Amino acid sequence: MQFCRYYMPPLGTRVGVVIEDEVHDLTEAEPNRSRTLSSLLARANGFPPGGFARWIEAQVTDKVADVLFSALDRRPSNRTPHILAPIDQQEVWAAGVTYRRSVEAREAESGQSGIYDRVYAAERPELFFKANPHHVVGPHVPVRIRADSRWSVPEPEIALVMDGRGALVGYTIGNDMSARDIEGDNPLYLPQAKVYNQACALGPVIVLVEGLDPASLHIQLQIEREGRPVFEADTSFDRLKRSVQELMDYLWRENDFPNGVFLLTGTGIVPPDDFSLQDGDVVSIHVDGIGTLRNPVTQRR
Ligand code: DO4
Ligand code: MG
Repeated sequence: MQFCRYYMPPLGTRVGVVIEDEVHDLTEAEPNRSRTLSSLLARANGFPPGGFARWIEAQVTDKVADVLFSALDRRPSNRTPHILAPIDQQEVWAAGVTYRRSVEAREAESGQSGIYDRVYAAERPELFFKANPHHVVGPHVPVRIRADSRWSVPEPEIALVMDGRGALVGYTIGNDMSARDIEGDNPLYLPQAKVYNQACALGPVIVLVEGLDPASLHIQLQIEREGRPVFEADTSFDRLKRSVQELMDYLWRENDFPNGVFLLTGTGIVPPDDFSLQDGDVVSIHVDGIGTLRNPVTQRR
């Protein structure tokens, strides 16, 4: 089972259930409870395993789809229905150095040997604040290279979606845009390398936990320049060094997230050191079972 946020003129923002290619409007079905992602996540609390999915399914009384998902998956405009980032009031956090490839890349960019290896092996994971909702874009909206960066890359990551009590509700795809030159200059610049306008993309849908076997998730990245692929790579979620539960447990230590929270789980793909994104590139991250998160890249002010 999948759900999404989308824009449907003249009604505005909706939350919908995606069944095959059909989107059924949950906001219409239960306007007081499912108007927002936050209220839907609040509703997820307290169901036994599988119960939330069954509850969502039961809301779909109208057999006629409101819109086709394929019709939403396009560049946003005020006049046409389109998909939105599946976030409204949640913070986005990120785990780092959770794949061996990330250790190698950070050691190379910073010239620091040791600190990344140490965190890879340590009991406590690296967790950092990534984005407020206004830093996040949905599919087809540009992700940004900072104007003061000359070496930036996308980081394709599985994003965990948790409800306001810390239970795992589902998965989506995340792009943790990163300025490697700024982070490499000094690890203390990490927040500037990671947190800025349009630094994070999420989407296209949230797949409920019951609908996916995380061990089978395969992450594919493609970067196109002038219509041609300039970088392609893939990895699998089972190469993640840590368990999902361990990352969630550390995130919730001494921190509450009453509206739920997203946690990016780290990247297992980093392009070679001589590669940087450029204005006009297009980043596509595909995960079977979740879909494709496709974003153009901009560096314009
Ligand atoms: O340590 C810096 C950030 C690491 C990161 O974002 C990742 O491994 O995905
Ligand atoms: Mg990352």
